Formats: sequence, structure tokens, C-alpha cells
Amino acid sequence: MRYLVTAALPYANGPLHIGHIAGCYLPADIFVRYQRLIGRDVKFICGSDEHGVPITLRARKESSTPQQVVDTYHAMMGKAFSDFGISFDIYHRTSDALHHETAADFFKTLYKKGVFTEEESEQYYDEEAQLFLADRYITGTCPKCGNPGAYGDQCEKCGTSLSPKELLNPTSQLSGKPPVLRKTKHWYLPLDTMQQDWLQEWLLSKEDSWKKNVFGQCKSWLDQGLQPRAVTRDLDWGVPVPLPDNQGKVLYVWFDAPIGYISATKALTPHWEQYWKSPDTKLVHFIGKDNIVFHCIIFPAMLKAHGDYILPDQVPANEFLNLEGDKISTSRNWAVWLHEYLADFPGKQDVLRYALCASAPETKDNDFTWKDFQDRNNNELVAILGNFVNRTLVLCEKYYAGKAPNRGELLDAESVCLQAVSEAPRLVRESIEKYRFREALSHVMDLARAGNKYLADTEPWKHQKTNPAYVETVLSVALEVTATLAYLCEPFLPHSAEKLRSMLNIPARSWEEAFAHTCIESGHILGTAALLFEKIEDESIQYQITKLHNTKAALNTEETTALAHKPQKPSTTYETFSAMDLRVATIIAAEKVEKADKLLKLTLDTGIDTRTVVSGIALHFNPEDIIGKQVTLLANLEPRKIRGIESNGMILMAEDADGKLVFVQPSRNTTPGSTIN
Ligand code: B3M
Ligand code: ZN
Repeated sequence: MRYLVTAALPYANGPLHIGHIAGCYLPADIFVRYQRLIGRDVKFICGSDEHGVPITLRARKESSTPQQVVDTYHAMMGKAFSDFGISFDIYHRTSDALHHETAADFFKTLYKKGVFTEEESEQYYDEEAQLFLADRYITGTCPKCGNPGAYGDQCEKCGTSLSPKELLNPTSQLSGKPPVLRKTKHWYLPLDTMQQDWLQEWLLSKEDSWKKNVFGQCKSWLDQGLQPRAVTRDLDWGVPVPLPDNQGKVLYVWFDAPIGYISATKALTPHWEQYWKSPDTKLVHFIGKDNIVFHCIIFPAMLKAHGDYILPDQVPANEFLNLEGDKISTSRNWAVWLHEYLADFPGKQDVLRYALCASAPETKDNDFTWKDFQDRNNNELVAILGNFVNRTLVLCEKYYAGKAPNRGELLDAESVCLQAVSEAPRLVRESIEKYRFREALSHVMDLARAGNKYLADTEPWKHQKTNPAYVETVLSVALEVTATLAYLCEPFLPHSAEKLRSMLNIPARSWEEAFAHTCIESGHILGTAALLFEKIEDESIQYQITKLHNTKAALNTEETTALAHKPQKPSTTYETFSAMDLRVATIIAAEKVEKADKLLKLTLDTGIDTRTVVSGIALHFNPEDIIGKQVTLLANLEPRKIRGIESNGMILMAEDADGKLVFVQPSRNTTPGSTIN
């Protein structure tokens, strides 16, 4: 048996945020990493969804082209996924020629089999732009609440879903003129007859195996009665309808996008049909709840109608993640962008993986707060997991020069602890196989808690002089707990698992090998102990919260943007200004200040001397990135001690509306010491 795992293809019209990760990509990655560990043949498929109206709208707004938009965000998302450790086997894209060919062939097969019904209907047409208008391109007055800016598919003010013909005085967003109704033909997937033929029975058979939130949504669609669904659109961006009289029509984005999973698999392996057409393959779609109808009803209907393909075995959709008590919103810039997280918290991918998994919206919407993120890190990763493994390794380094000690007689405390060691892999495995990743992670942390309790109960540090043999046994058992944790963390915290394995000097192993024998033989040479996790200080959390609110405020209206800047200070005199000695300096060295998240210790060549300045820019710049930069220095500021370091001067920074800092530097390199007047 093999697995084919897909993760929803994110629209390439904006960056990834933590809602995407928590809802879909992180659970998928945990599941696939686990399948790989148990040695199963699994392919992990994803890519950018590059068609659809949101992309053409963005291109218009930015006066660029849809291809430019998707090229930008395809690259950005692919890099963010990879930097975060989402381990796709392929990250493809639907503007790729192979996808166009695959989707067109799929459509032609259904067309030739007579699956589609053809219907002519009246749609709004912009005579000036000479284009039929997608719903979002039409605005008008909402018949329900009178909102003059309602869209053809929805009024965002009162939430009513609309059809373009319901809008009062409709206007085209392309020409600004009223559109006219014109006849146009589209092809429809007859979901109504499919429901009667087989689809209802197939879906109802999933009641016990699919998640309640997923089955419930499908059931309500069935109860309302499925309607035929158009699979083509009058748009100039997308997969052209592969028929002679296609009159500039394209495949509906939700018809072509799921076929993107197939084209991506084709791009990945010549054996793609083994994964898509063999009954020995389990097909699993990881998605957010807004994609359930497309993955549980429409795509299976397409696959079944085609006839060669398997149908999904599981669709473990998550609910939504909110942020600081509000819905995540790209348009309101109310989001934690993945690429920004990776820049603000370098090397802390696993902290976010942990926080998002531990509070995943698996059965209901959940809320991400920066305070919870800090607590998860400080009170769980640092205080439980990190603290346990560090104590074990530091004591082994201290007592046995980094060699694993002997294991003597086992008393009750050892048996209880080793019982937890043998139980944990089974508990984690059972939860993962039920797609309960929060629960699985809690089993890992329970083992770390058991390890901490074991050390607290046995207090080896107190008995080293009086009973060294027992201390050896305790640390031998503690090492076994640590090794088991290293292997159990792999699906959830892959970066930390790798660090921990190197501290233990043990190789990556399959699940089978890993847990058949996690005992570390006495005399085994351990690696060097290091902190697995660091405390996250209040100021870095406060910075994120301020940034979030500033950015949202700055986006609301122009005047709010002005408010986001500090008001001008009271007037001063030329004498006061001329007393300041401002000059150009070059950063020749930079390093973090111990236990101070925000501070960097800079060494400056000021042209008149070499001096140290402590600067609060650590959240904005990596030390290694700023060596050689020229800055503006207030050279004659009174020296002062900051965290025990004598700081002699201050460098000037500019802070923009959302709190980002930039250097104030000369327009081109000049000699250090040049005065600024
Ligand atoms: N791009 C919708 C979304 O990003 C859509 C998923 C396609 S999966 C085939 O939520
Ligand atoms: Zn309305």
C-alpha cells in the first residue's frame, strides 16, 4: 500500500500566512514525515494555484500581468515553504505547460464521454473591454442593504451571496461603464445526476471514517441537493477550453486546480499512474475547511467521471486559525506572514511548528496569540523538553566526560520511566494515523514530562558522591528517554530532532529501528550539549503585536497612515543642533548581546577611533548582514553602560509606519569620520 498526499495549492496572489500553515501544510508535513519514517512509499504533492480571478484582479491593481503576479508569489511561497521545513516532494505550478496539457486532456476525456451538459445563459459583457465579466469584475448596489460597492458574487457589507443579475445598476470594473447582458455557452458538471447515481452513496459511506466537520459539511451539501456546476469561464487567463469553438473561454479555476495535483505528480515521477490509478494507493487531501466541497464532491465527481482514477480515501480538513481574536485577512493585512516570521525569528521554525500544532484548529476554529506563542516556547519547549534533555546531557558531560554510563539494577522509578518510553511511540503513532496531530504531539511532551519527573524524583546530582553506580543507571535511563524524544520529534520538530540526534551522536533511523532499541549502550560517545530552545523575551513579542496593529492601522485609511507616524517634536535651535557631533562610521564587527533579544554590540570605525556602540536593532538585522555598512553616528553622546557594555555614541535609524527600522546612511560610501552638518 502506498500514500499519495496532496496539500491545497495556494493561490499565487499573495504571501503565505500562519493560517495556511496551521490549516493545511503543517498537518500534511507531519503526516508525510511519519509515513516516510515507517518506510511507506509516499509522495507529497503541492504547487501554486496560478489561475482564477483573484490573480487577474491583483495584476490589474498593480498594473502588471497575471504571469508577473504568479511568478512573484510562486517563488516567494516555494522559498517560504522550504525554509520552514514543509517537505514537499514537488512544489509545481498550474501555469506550467504540463499542467495546461493535463487539464485540457482531462476536460477532453469528459467532453468526449458526454459527461458535460451544455447550457447557454446570459452573462454580463463589457462592450468597451470586449470581455465577459467574472462576478468579481461587476460592482453595483446590494439589493439587500443598499451597499453601493457590492460585488457580483457577494456583498461584503451584509455578507449576502449574490448573482450579478441581482445587483442594482451594475458597473464593470474594467471600463466603469454599465455592462450588457449577452448570451454565452458553458459546460456543466451534472452533480445533480451524479448525486443520484453514486456520489451520495459514496459520501455517506464516509460517515465513520472522515472527520465530523468534513462529513457534516458534505452531508449538508447533499441535503440541499447538488446543482450542476459550470466548469468553464469567460476569462483570458487560465487553461483554454480545448474545443474548436472555445471563444476565449478557459477552464473554471476549481476544475483545473485539483488536476494540478495530477500534473505535479507527472512532473515528479514517470510512475505517476501507480499513485493515481492503482487501488493500492491511499489518496489523502490536506486542505482548509473552505475547500471541502471542491475536494470531497467536485474533484471526486471529476475523477469518477474520467474513470481511470482512484477517489480520495481521506480529506482531514482543519478549521480556521484566527489571529489575536480576529479573522486572518490578507486585504486588511491582519496576518503573520510566514516569510516575515522566518526573518524575525531566524532558526526558530520549530517554535512556530510547535505552537501551531499544539493549538491547531483540528475540530474547531482556534486563535493564535503572540502571548500563547511565547508561553508555548518558554513554558513547554524551554522548560520541559529543552530543560530535560539539557540536564541529561550536561550531567553526562560533567560526570562521564560525555560518554554514556553503565546501566545497573532498575528500581521502581526506572521501570515507570522505561514504561513511558515504550508506550510513547505507540501512542504517537495511533494519534497520527487518526490525523490527530495535536494529541500526537501531546504524547511526545508527556514523555518529556515523565523524563523531567524522573530526574526530579531521583535527583542524581545529589547522589553522585554517595551512590555513583545508581547515578549511572539514572542517567543511562534518562539518555534512553532523550533518544526516544529525538526520534519522536522528527515529524513535528524536524530541525530540533536533528540537533538532538547530533547531541546524542545517533543517526537518523526508521521508526522501526528507532524504537526497537533506543537504549544508548554504555561507553557510547555523546555529542556536545547545547541549548535546544531559547527563551523568547517580552520585547520581541511586543514588537510583533505593535507591528500587527501598526500595519493594520496604516492600511485602513490615508489619514490613519499619517497618524502611524509620530507627530513633529517641539521646535529647537540651531545651537542645540550644532552641538551634536554627527559623522559617518563603518560597522566593522557586530554581535548579539547575551540574553538581550533586541540588542547588538557594534564595533565602529569612526575615522577618529574604533569604538563600541550598543544598539537596539537585533530584531531587525542579523549581525552578519550588517558588517561593512556605513551608518550615521551621534559621536559625542555621553557614554553609558548597557547590559554591562560601555556604549560610546548612538547610531541613527529611521522607523517607518509599521515599525521597521532602516539605517540612515550616506547615498554612497564615504570615508568614516566624514562630518554631517
Ligand atoms: N487555491 C484555494 C485556496 O487557496 C485554492 C486551493 C486549490 S487546491 C486544488 O484556498
Ligand atoms: Zn449588502
